[in-house]
Formats: sequence, C-alpha cells, structure tokens
Amino acid sequence: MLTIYSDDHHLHHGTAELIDGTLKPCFEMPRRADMVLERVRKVGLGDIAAPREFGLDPVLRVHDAGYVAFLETAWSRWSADGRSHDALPLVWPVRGLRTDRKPQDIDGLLGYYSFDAGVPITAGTWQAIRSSANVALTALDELLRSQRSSFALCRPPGHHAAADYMGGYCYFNNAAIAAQALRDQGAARVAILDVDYHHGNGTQSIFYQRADVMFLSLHGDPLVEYPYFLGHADEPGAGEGLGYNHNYPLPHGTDWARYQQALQDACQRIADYAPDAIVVSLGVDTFEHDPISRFKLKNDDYLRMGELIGRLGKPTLFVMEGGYAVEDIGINAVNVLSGFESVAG
Ligand code: OKP
Ligand code: ZN
Repeated sequence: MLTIYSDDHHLHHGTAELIDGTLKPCFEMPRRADMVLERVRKVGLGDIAAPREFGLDPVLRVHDAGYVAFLETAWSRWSADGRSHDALPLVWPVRGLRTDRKPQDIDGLLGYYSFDAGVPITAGTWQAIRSSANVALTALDELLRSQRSSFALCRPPGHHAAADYMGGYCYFNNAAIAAQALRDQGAARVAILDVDYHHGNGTQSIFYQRADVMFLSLHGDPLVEYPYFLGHADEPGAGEGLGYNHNYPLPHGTDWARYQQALQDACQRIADYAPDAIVVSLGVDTFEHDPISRFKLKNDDYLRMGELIGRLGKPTLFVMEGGYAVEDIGINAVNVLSGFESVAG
C-alpha cells in the first residue's frame, strides 16, 4: 500500500493543552506521525511519496471561506501585538449568545471559529494543515489510480473540524475533504467509517443532511466521553440525509469482542449502501494503553479490524486521525493496513 507523507507536520507543534485541570504538554505531537512513518518503513508496507499541491479549492468545497481566511491569518493577527506563544481560544458563543456579529478582534475570532481549547495555533500551523489536506488529496488521487487502497499519513488530524469551526486538535477535516473530492471526481456514493476513539463530530455535521456520503462512527459514548455534545445513537441524519448517519456509542472498557460486533454491523451497513469508495478515519486511540482514552483494544485486534474493512472489497482510503500511545501508534495503525492488505490483496 502506498503511503503519502510530508515532514511539514513538524511545523505544527503546540506547547500545552488544558486537561484534568492542568496544562500538560500536547498529546497531539509531531512524534506521533514520525512513529507511524517509521513503522511503515520497518514492515515494508510499500512506497512512501510526498503530497502534491492542490490549492484551496478542494478545501473550500467543505470549509467556510471565512473560516479558511481566519486560519490563514490567525497567527499573524495573534502575534501582531507581540505575543509569541501559541494562540488559544478562550470564550465561546454558547446558548443565547450572539453568533450573528463576528468579532473583529483575533481573541474573539478564535472563540467564534472553535468549539474547544484543544487547538493551538502556532507560526507553522497554517502550512501544516494545508499540507495535511494535500496529503489526503494526493492519497485519494493515488487511490483512484490503483483502485485498491492508499494511506494518507495526515497530521494534524481532522475529524473534529466542521465546516466553520476547529476543535479537538483538528483544523481542516482531511477525511471530509477527500470524501468530497471523491464525489467531485465522479463517485456516486462514499462511505466514511470513523474508527477513532472519539466521535467524528466535524465529519458528521458536514454530511448530516446528505445521502451521497454516509457517515458511520464507533466511539466512546458522548455521555461520558469527549466531544460530549454529539455522537449519540439517535442521530440518524436529517432531510435527504435521513438514514445515512450511524453512530455506535460504546462504553468505557470496550474490548475487541464488543467492538467487533459494532464494527461488523457498520460494515454490513456499508455493504448495503454499496459505495464506490470508502474513507476510513483511522484513529488508533482505541488502544488499551492510550493515555487519554478508555477502550481496551490490543495490538493484534487492529489486524482483525483491517481484515473486516478489507472484506468489503471496496477502494479504500485510510486517513490518519488520533492515537496518543506514541510507542504503539505505528504498530496499531500499520496493523490495520496490513490486515486490510491480507484480505484485499
Ligand atoms: C482528537 B482525536 C480539550 C482537550 C480534550 C481532546 C481530545 C481530542 C481527540 N482541551 N481532549 O479524536 O483523537
Ligand atoms: Zn480520537
């Protein structure tokens, strides 16, 4: 399987995040992608190629133009009055507060265009998120060439980012951008299978009213897990999209026996939908030793996960999302890809 990767992700390196009431070093760190790349090389998964430049047009097919302009200018506006540490949001327009007036001040804009504080913006963030989207789009291009599979080793991740807000370490929704590009290049139906531990709230919201992109997500139950405010079982889609959104909230402590039941159900739904291609939001923070998550999957379970996805027999684009047990992230992510290849050829 071909991997698309760029060192540009190193340009995004947040300093700290607010967790458990204290500031800790960001769990979403450059070493994550370095470890996945190292594992791809070690097992000889296949060639590794650099992304090509796709410009902003495919990004703007998914994201709001004002949001994209905000991301492009956020660092220069933040640092204009001498601040050199990460830009972070602090105030949000919740119930009854106004969103019809856009703040003119960068500190207000950071809250306007985010849903949490897990999104540091640094001097290199814009270049890194552009590159991460280009990684997904290049991998998609290669998928269309091979008709089998490819791996977008994206960083930063994307599935929490909606059309016009960032959050949860995510800025551009790489998987959504790739799924939309698939539609724009002729695929009639695309399924997005999100196996990251956290609900892909951004991806769900982008496609919630659409029947041409089915979204399925297995994740920690939002009653007890981030992102808390989306991802319940009773979110079936709306309008034309009714019946094309499927959430599988699972309890803390979920192991492979329980997980694979939900995954098999999701795979059956995908088979029934008969998509032209599948985009997998590949987070491996379901791992038993993940430092911020509460599922119990083991290294070898990821081989089984890849096999189940491979048996669908569809052209499949894997897009890297989360996974914070850095010593195992490469093993787990590449196990999914190897399991896929073992059945999909
Ligand atoms: C991203 B992905 C808020 C921190 C809360 C965020 C978890 C984001 C996970 N300051 N934790 O889905 O792996
Ligand atoms: Zn996650």
